[in-house]
Amino acid sequence: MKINRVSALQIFDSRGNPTVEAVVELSGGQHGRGLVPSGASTGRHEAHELRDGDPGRFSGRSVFQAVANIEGEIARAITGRDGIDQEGLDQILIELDGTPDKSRLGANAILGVSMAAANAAAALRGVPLHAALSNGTGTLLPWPEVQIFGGGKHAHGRIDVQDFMVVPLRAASYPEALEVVSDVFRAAADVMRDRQGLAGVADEGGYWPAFDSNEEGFSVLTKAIERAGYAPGTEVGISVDLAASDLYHDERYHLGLEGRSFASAEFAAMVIDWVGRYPIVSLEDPMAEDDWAGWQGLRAALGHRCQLVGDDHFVTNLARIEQGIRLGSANAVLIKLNQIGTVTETLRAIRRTQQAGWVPVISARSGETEDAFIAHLAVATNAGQLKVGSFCRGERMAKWNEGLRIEGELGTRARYVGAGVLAGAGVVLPVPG
Ligand code: 2PG
Ligand code: MG
Repeated sequence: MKINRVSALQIFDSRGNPTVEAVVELSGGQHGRGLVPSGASTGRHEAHELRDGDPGRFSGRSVFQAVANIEGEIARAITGRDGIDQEGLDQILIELDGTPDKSRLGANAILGVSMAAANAAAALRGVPLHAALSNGTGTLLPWPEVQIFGGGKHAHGRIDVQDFMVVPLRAASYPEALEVVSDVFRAAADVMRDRQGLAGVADEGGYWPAFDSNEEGFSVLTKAIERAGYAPGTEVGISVDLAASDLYHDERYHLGLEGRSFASAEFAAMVIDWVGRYPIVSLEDPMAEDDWAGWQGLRAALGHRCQLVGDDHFVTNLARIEQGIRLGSANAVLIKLNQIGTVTETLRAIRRTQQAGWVPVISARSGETEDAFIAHLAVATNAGQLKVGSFCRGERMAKWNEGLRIEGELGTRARYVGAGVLAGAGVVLPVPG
């Protein structure tokens, strides 16, 4: 079935910033939409998000050029092409752009079209997106990773650590897992009210805490887990995204809240100490993106008992993932469509991660939309993990809720292994759930 029409629109993300929506229409009348998210704590090696830079419009953040690129050059290149051949289409887009980081047409323009084409193909086949992406082989519902406190660039740096998250360790199904995290999210609100420690809401919906140290985040989160009636470390674990690239400058790691700075090995020692004293089961970007030696050291120290996820470190980029596998720098890869810019390259990054015996974590961005594409991507690839931010706000709940719909639709084919996904990567949690 041929592509009949390609169009685009400037819409707004969950921060109210402009972003791209693309629509691909097939000659049979079916159409698909792709809404592009946007990060704040972005990695240096990500694909390029094209913004207009006109200070007079949305402080330079408008995406009219990306929209024009879709409706002009991209539309001309793919109209009349086979709308079902995702790999072929994505290859045309990559070659049309011609730059290694998709900076000419914009990764946001390219990704919008790539996602829209995937949705159009699913509509044509009359199946849900996850089934279209996987030819029906995706059946694993994700282990949810849910933000309770937000910091870093998502909360004006009020606390250095970016995401304090929880993961259910004993839930037997995806709906049960959501019930557990929702309990902890509400209990954390009570704890924060009692402490009068609420400073606002961070970009992904988590509480923006007024803490005196980063470590206080771990102790208060542990209390919130207990207050919700769960045992920390056996029933609910802590997952943390340090987004350490944002803490690293002048060759040192800085904790601004505490007025302290560290050499790489000292910073790693502090992280290892945290893991020894709090029920932390997953660490994302614990070291800066290009501190390969720091990553290797941490993996040697913690890789057997903790998931070590590279986000800015890998940027969903196959070449960087290959290097990580070669050097043994992590055991998990955060997957964000807009870090690389096409559905096909994202699927390849996931596949390579799985082939290496590592685990992919499908992730939203801090600037999100109502699009639930990533819930389908998680199930389609049997990735087994999904990180969407907190347990509130429409753009976050759209993904969690879509997982519930997919589970219902899969019926008895639906699988859930929760923290069991880590076993494949050789991670044995200190106190198994
Ligand atoms: C991250 C994401 C989501 P951003 O660092 O993992 O928490 O943030 O989209 O700002 O990169
Ligand atoms: Mg991250």
